[in-house]
Amino acid sequence: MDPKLDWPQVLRLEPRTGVVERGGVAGSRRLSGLAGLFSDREAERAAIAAGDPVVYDGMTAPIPMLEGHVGVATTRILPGSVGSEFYMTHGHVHVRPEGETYTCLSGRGGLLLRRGTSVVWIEMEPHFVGCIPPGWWHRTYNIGNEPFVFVAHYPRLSGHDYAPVIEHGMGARVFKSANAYAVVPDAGMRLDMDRGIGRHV
Ligand code: S6P
Ligand code: ZN
Repeated sequence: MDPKLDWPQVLRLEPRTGVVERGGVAGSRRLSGLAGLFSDREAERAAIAAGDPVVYDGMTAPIPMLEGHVGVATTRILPGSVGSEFYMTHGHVHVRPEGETYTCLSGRGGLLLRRGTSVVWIEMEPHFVGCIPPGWWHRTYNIGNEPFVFVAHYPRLSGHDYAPVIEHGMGARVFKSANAYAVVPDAGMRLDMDRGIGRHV
């Protein structure tokens, strides 16, 4: 093996921007890349026509795509909404049944997880770690007025499958409300707002 791929390294993450200071691959997703996912399709079409804003961006650290390696990737979701539904990531499930953690670096957001008819909402602020078990679909939201930045740690080969979320949705949506935000489950879904704590012990 190339020794460079098997050598320890240190990364520094800029908490406000999600920049990985030792390099990495940057990416971003505009609203058109999320077309059809927001509930207010008219507002979605209008915002795409009016300039197609970037909803989130991030960086993937230079960790080798090899069995056993742990990936590090940041995501920054900008503040905003489509209609009254907060800006969010696409949402996915891993191709391989492997877990992941999301650690909040700055801002205020939430992690929505789905398995079958169960939906769990985990509110995220700095120092909170959302733990995603294998097989759970996951999406993040910015519910604040500033960028929401988090870092993901994941088995480097776990892969992303976006199709289930496109076909079935995440089972709940997160809207602006008088109480800051409201998580609204779809019909037939069971929503756990208790940070996911305690239900499995
Ligand atoms: C990587 C990790 C994140 C997401 C990112 C965007 O495994 O889960 O970096 O890729 O938050 O979300 P999505 O659903 O568009 O991939
Ligand atoms: Zn993931």
